[in-house]
Amino acid sequence: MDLSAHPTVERLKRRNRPIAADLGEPLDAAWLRRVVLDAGADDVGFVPIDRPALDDQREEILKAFPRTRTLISIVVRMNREAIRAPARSIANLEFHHVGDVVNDLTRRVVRILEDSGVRALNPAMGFPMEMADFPGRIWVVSHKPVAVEAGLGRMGIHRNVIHERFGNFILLGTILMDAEVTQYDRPIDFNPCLECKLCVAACPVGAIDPDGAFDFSACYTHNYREFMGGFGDWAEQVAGSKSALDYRRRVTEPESASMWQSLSFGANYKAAYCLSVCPAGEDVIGPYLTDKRAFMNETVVPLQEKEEVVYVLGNSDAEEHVARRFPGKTARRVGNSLRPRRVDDFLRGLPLVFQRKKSAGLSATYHFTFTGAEQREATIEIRDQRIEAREGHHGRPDLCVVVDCATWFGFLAGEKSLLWALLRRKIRLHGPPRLLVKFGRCFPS
Ligand code: B12
Ligand code: SF4
Repeated sequence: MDLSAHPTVERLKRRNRPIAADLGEPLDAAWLRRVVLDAGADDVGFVPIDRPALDDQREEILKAFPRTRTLISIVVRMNREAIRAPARSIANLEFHHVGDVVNDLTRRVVRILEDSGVRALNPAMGFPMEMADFPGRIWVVSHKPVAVEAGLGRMGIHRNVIHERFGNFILLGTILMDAEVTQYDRPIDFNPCLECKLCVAACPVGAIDPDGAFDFSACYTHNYREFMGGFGDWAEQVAGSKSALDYRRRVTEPESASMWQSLSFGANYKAAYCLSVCPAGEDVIGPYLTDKRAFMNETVVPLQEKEEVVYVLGNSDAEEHVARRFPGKTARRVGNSLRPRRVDDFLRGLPLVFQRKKSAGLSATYHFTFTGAEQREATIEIRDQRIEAREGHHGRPDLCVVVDCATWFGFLAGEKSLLWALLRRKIRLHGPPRLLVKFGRCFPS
């Protein structure tokens, strides 16, 4: 279709406006930095799309915005005392407010760029995400590795980015932009994390190991009780209740009220204590350096001693952690909502739900052969309390498991019985069955 005579094109020509801006020259980094800081950011850095650190997410970024040439990483500070408060409504107000600030300011910067003829896009700080992909990768861009590359901090033991001045009291945002800039940033050359392990001591579910390993399912089950997965479990409690009285037996009144609050005002985090207690960062470290014991008593102990319900999965390391470390807290078992339905999600999800302590003493290689809807092979190795899942068959197996996909994922979701599947030969084992039982013990129920 020839649009050269269309009224819009005619008007553009009459006003002498370019049909498509051709920047040619890179944007001035100092100008862009000023624009972002004036919009309300506390720090900003620039990363080119071809940085090797972005290799594992470049495809996703380009899927969201194929013209991406530069990533603008931004930091917005959170008020520290709010994040430390044992009354978590105060902390949640700060999380939500600063989250909105990040989204507002990235949007404002994109508008300024758009008005300057530069195409750009601002993915969410957190939510909304691509829930159609749940329980796979639901976020568009991983802000943490971008911020690290942009020189805005490094990840501490608790896997949050610690800014050299503001510590971990920050939220992150990223803008994808179709232009180069005159100067890019580089990661800082030291890690502000002090390795004090206060985050390890404060986490109610023991999600952070002193060696930096992270028990994703423990954090996700408790801290995210009123987000996607926990909400699904709550909805199943509603559906499964025979009467109002039965519902009241399953869900306490404070829990119903809290779920209402999350649905009305935005989902609330249950903990985030790892951020609350972190003393790292130039502006933060003073009180800790002055008197470590007083800092502990003021910031860590009130969270450790807070009497509260802690949500855990059955057969989880977290359940034992609460009982062992926090007598004032009550562990409450809830349903597991991470149910893979595809081989990729299963393999990717295994390290996320792996229970390190429960795997003690197990050293085995498993060959999985998936049949039915997906014809795939995978090797899963468990040794030294670590798990590795790989595509294809590798090494000598201690147990071979041949499974029909629908049956296997149905079994994992609690919809099908293992005994039924074994009898119907939907799951076949070559090797000692006890190894399958031991495999099962490494995961929560
Ligand atoms: C997924 C996610 C989570 C997950 C996993 C956490 C994690 N360590 O990555 C859960 C739900 C547990 C979580 C918890 C929290 N999060 Co969060 N989260 C994200 C998100 C959406 C992506 C994280 C990411 O980049 N992962 C990839 C790599 C870099 O991370 P990784 O640690 O190597 O690997 C983990 C993930 O890949 C994850 N994973 C892998 N597959 C899947 C699949 C699903 C369905 C999910 C949910 C996760 C998941 O598990 C891995 C093992 O830990 C970002 C927002 C964003 N769009 O970037 C915020 C973000 C990382 N979260 C943030 C915050 C503040 C929190 C909490 C404090 C929330 C709170 N207020 O209570 C806690 C802190 C827990 C902790 N110690 O890490 C901030 C961190 C700010 C900072 N200073 O670094 C971010 C950057 C949001 C933001 N815009 O500021 N979060
Ligand atoms: S609390 Fe201590 S160990 Fe944990 S991230 Fe902060 S500085 Fe590092």
